[in-house]
Amino acid sequence: ALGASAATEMPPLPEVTGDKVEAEGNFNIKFSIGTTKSGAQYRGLEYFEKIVEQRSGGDIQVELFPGAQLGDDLQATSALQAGTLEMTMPSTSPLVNMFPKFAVFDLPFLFPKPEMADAVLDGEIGQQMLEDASSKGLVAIGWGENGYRQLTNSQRPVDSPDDLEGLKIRTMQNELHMDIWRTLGANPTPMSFAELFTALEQGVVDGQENPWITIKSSKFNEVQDYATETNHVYTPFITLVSKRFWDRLPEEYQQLLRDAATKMGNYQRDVSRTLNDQIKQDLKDSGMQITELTDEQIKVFQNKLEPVYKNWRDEIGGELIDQIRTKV
Ligand code: EAX
Repeated sequence: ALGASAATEMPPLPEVTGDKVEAEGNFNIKFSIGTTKSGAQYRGLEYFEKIVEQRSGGDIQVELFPGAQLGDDLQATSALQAGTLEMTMPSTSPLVNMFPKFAVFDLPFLFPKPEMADAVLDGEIGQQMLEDASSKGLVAIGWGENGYRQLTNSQRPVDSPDDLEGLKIRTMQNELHMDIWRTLGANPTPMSFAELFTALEQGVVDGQENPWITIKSSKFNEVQDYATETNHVYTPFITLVSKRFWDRLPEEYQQLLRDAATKMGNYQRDVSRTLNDQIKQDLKDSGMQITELTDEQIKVFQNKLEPVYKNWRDEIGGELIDQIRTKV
């Protein structure tokens, strides 16, 4: 029925495997994320909490703060650096000023299939990036999935770049994303995720782009009538720990957090991919008009976005881009 939207059925949390980890001390982890409690990211965090609490025999307690209650992606990351928050899991995109190589993931249509993103993130390139990001007061311990981004707007169906003319599109705080929407003919407006619902509701911006699951869990469909399945960017999440907190942990617990972060990331990918089509259907059922593009229509977007690759090649590093593109 129009307006109704069924609650998303989350798959059950997996059983925790692995022995109890023996180490000294009691610790509390406040873990903050920008997406809401009904998203796949939060489900992953619940699994992380279960693993860490069970395997530490309750000596590490994890408390989850969804919905940017403790700040948006950038604020939470700063709080980790200051040592006032223990963990967060932002999209890589808002962190490009700190870690410029992350911008490679913002390149449009980089990963035609999610397994290709997995291969890069779980392979040498991704592991090197986690090491590089373990600096500036942060320790990066794993990847997760935000996913393929889809366009929504309040004005009209969009099936070609021409339809974007004049539309104000909120982007993440990321110059490459702004370049994408400017190149397509829209007016990009960067803003934190925490402000986005209100901005859409009040018409400060006409549209935004996020994975289906985030669109639904943040109720953007209540203020956006139109969506287009563009799959234009695949966004990873990165699991970060405050270095100040990390350095207080016995090595055994550091290893436990690493294991749990890997398991969380893999589980989150499963959940996100299992639910993606179901959520798209739920959004349709709720009355959202979703445009699915043909291969030729996608090609038009891709061709129009070719200059973006040239614009960013030097900044990101041509070698890294080529390395990834030969893998996909
Ligand atoms: O971290 O800002 C966004 O649109 C992201 O997809 C969101 O922050 C999840």
